Amino acid sequence: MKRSCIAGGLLAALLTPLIAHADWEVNMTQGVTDLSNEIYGLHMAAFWVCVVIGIVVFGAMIYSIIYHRKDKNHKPATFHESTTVEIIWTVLPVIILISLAIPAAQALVKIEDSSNADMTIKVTGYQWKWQYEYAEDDISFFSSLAASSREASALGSEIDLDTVDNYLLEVDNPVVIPVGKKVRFLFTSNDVIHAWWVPDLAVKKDAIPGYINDMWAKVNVAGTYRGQCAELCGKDHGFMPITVIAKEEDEYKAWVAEQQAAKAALAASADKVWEMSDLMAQGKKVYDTNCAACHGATGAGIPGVFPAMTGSPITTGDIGPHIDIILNGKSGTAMQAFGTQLSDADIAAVVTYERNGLGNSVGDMAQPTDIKALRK
Ligand code: HEC
Ligand SMILES: [Cu+2]
Repeated sequence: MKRSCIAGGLLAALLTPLIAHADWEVNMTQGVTDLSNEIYGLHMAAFWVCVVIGIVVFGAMIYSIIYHRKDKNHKPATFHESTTVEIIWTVLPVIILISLAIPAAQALVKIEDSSNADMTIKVTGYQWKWQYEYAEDDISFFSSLAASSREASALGSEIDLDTVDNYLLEVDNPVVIPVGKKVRFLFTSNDVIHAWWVPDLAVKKDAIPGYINDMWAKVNVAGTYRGQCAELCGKDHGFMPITVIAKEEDEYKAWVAEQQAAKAALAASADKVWEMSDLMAQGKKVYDTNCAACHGATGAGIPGVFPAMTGSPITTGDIGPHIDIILNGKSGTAMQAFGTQLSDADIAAVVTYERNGLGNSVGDMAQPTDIKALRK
């Protein structure tokens, strides 16, 4: 009697957290798309089947251990081979598996069907940021870790991480999509394998160099949804988050118009002659976002891996080779060609910043027109 109380208490203790903490965040997220809800439903169905099987199996086992034990003088049954039992324990699992497999296969077919999309966004993984290209609206931008997280995570930072909103989950340029539209994502990579993972959208797909994967999402609820790179991709794998903002159609249209205006302004900036102070200020921004991960916030680099910018023969030598390595990269090394990622103005700014900041003081500067002239 006493022991069965203990067993009962144990079972209750095991089950209480499930009941008492209904909003305890250990479960899979339900998400904000029809598909994510369907996947969540499948997950819960499989979960409850497991719970029932668990209770039946362990219940029978615990019952037998308690009531049929030797010191109760229980007489064991002596039968051997029971066709009925064998048929039951074959047929029953087959029925359970098939009834789970049918809806799961139907969901898989839907996941793979990215046809008839309303719009397409190409997502490219880079070490360590994402590029988003909107096929229809001709918008293209990079999305990197937000400055707030970057500063707080820097070596020697004394910023209290609890005070940073969405630490390591915030970006400078979020990817914006309209609510209620089928958005098709194409995934690829510029360097190593990354993976674009946003749980609320039920999208998790590898971004593989030289290969294009696709997946889609139709978000039902406007809001901000966060995710991360889910494929170990090098030193800053944990520092390339994803922020998706789903907006109502009219707000989305306004955002598109804003992006296109910014693009026009950028094109205009390429022909103007910049002041040294403007180049330096912009250059620091560009450097911190795109270069500091490898060459260090102070330009010290990582000896033997990433060269220092402070006192480097290239950053303090002729400006031509300096611009060239940033524009075209150095093949076979982690130094990417930034010509495809940064505007003429941004490259001019970062070159100027490296030559006159980070402990260097060469004194010259690059103008966007110089970069334009050197583009191949
Ligand atoms: C993913 C890591 C990474 C990032 C990000 C990166 N670099 Fe580099 N960079 C390298 C590596 C590695 C080299 C050395 C290449 C070699 O072997 O010559 C290098 C070399 C350089 C050099 C030549 C230095 C020398 O002394 O040889 C310059 C200048 C430079 N990078 C500028 C930049 C700028 C500007 C940015 C940002 C726009 C940037 N790098 C971003 C990895 C990186
Ligand atoms: Cu990655």
